Amino acid sequence: MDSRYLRDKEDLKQAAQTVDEDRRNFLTAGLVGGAVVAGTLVAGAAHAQQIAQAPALSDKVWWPHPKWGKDDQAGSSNYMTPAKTLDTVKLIKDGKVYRIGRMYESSMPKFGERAFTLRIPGAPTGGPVGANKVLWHDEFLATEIGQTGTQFDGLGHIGIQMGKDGDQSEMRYYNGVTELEMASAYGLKKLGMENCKPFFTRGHLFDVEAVKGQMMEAGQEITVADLRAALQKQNMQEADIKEGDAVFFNTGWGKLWQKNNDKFGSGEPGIGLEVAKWCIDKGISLTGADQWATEVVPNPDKNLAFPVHTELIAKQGIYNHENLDFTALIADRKYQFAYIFSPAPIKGATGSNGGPIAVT
Ligand code: UVW
Repeated sequence: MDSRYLRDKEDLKQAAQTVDEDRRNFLTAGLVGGAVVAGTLVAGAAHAQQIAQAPALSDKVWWPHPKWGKDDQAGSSNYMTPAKTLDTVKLIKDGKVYRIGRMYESSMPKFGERAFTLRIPGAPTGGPVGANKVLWHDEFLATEIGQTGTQFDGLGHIGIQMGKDGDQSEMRYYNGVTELEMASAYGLKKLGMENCKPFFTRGHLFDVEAVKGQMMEAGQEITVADLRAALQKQNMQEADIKEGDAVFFNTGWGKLWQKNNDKFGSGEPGIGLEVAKWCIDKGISLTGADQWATEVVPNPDKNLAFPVHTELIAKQGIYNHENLDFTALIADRKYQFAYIFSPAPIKGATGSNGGPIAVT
């Protein structure tokens, strides 16, 4: 059975109404200029009320990017240099390759009304041809290719409404790119996945589930203190996390994947703004987790909707990899590895599916 975060249109309608109502209240309160997260991106009617009008955490513009410059569209993938590759290789000691992505199938948990539908046209699709009577199969895939299953969020995925409703010149994304500049029915004209460089970097896994002694709960925020406790438990040093490295969080929530999809999608434990700031201060290139947004949902501040997404992706150009699986790494007590992922360079795409690996 297909499990959805928002199972029916009534939920969506109700969520949209709440969003409109909240936005009106927000504007009435005189807080014009707050960031508004796209109203339909709700994770469930239960927390729809938090979605509409996340107030801006800072009223300062975040562009041009101080490190990568005003025309940059690659964000933190700019950290991927030959020097970074060579430094990363030093973490490879036993040559073991771990898949850290999940299998794609139509029954997997999906956000909102997103879909994943694979069809093989014909059986076989083609042939026989030639004296050797060759046969072949092709597949047709209908999906949000970068936003279902294990998904890598690109820089065109998340923005912030800075102006009035519908004003595309003030819907801002990474490096201040506006909706007006990027919108196109045939793929984003700016910030598409073709701009992202392949990732080959040092990965550090924080097993926060082990620190807590159990699976974390939806709405439970991972703190910097939790990260430090994980480092201690895992015999790792904070100073060993370098600029351009990737950090991953295991909450235990991934255990619900395909076991209880409704609960999986109903919310999640994850990082909040404190850890987001820690990531920014360290110059992290990518965050990732065993759940569907990396960040805590609902956010403990009920006025905020996906604030880690807006802070890290839109403002900093830091990528995010969701719905990962660290089970095998944790079983082998491997918390540091080479993280390797080359996003599909689909022109104008918002993200990428694919098979990330960790090599130890
Ligand atoms: C949204 O699209 C809001 O979330 P995610 O990146 O987790 O799919």
